[in-house]
Amino acid sequence: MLNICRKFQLRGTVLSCQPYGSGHINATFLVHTDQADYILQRINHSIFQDVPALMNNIQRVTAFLARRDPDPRHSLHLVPTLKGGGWLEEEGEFYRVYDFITDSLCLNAPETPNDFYQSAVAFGSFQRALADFPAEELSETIPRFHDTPDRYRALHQAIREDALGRAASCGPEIRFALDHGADGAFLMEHLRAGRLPLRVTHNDTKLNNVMLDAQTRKALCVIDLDTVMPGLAANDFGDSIRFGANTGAEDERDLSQISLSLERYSAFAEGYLTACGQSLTPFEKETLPWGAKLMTLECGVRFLTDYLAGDTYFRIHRPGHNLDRARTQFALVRDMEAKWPEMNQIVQSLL
Ligand code: ADP
Ligand code: GN1
Ligand code: MG
Repeated sequence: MLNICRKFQLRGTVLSCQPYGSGHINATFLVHTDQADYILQRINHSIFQDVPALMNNIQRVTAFLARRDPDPRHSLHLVPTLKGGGWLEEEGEFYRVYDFITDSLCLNAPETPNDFYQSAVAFGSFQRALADFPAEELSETIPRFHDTPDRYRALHQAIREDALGRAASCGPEIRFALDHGADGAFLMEHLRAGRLPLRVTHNDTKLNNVMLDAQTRKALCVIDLDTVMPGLAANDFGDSIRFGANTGAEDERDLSQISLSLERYSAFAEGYLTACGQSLTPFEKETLPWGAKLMTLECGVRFLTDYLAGDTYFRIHRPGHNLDRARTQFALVRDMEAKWPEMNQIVQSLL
């Protein structure tokens, strides 16, 4: 990797380049030089099939955000290659480098409701800042990314093919998913009917895709922009809830640890709605709880599909990892169903 680092315009001499972070998709490295730190990423091009289009999206969005707010810790900054390009193509792989966001924190679980509130401020501000970005100029980096009915089609196919003979071992999970199939269409139907608008959204709003200031713990910046494309605000809200308002980890094996924290849900809803300001319609706001339920259901369906298909999409660290992940998501959906009246009341009280 040191050879790759040297092909970018880094300040100083490279001292080390080590794997970093806990993402499921790209390979991320922390690069130390004697003058600065950087993040180097090898982009997963089997998942993102048009890397130049993806990098063009990121260049456009980061330049737009930096014009709005030039503080270097408030948006991602790409480091050019020696030849002046925004990314490097080398032996069939694609690489990019970002300035490291200094004095920052990236959390896998909120330590206080305020951490989660701050992540909501980051994603809500991101939504608002991009409200007048020309969405039609962005490529769809993964077509139908949050089209839940389409994710169901992939699940049906994986069950039919049962490539590794795993379907017999996950009957209850398959049943849970299929029993919820009708719910999966709710947001897409409103989109199709013109009742929900397409926005420029992030689409992968996990807590660990936000940087907080290490001292003040206030929101600094949104990262992981590979899936920025036209989408639904409810899905951005919902994916954050799915990950950060879960009292257990995404891959927890003890399902008694899994539940929806209404305290965190409430903190996030307040931060998100405040930061979005007037940029959402009344109906969009009302559908936010649906975003939480459907992003959790959809993610469970995706993990289960990948388990059945042989773990070809999400990086796993142990056998059965994707099935464990699917189980937490379905347990969380079940708890959301039990707390559905409160989830709606909390959003209503903030309108
Ligand atoms: P993935 O798509 O695999 O999740 P991310 O872009 O989210 O990759 O990066 C993985 C991790 O690397 C993040 O969770 C964060 O901890 C760290 N990271 C990414 N970009 C930066 C940055 N510019 N400054 C500091 N840390 C970063
Ligand atoms: C992936 O890249 P990462 O780890 O932030 C995935 C998300 C899933 C998430 C589940 C491009 O996100 O859609 O919700 O894992 N990203 C892609 O943890 O598929
Ligand atoms: Mg990430």
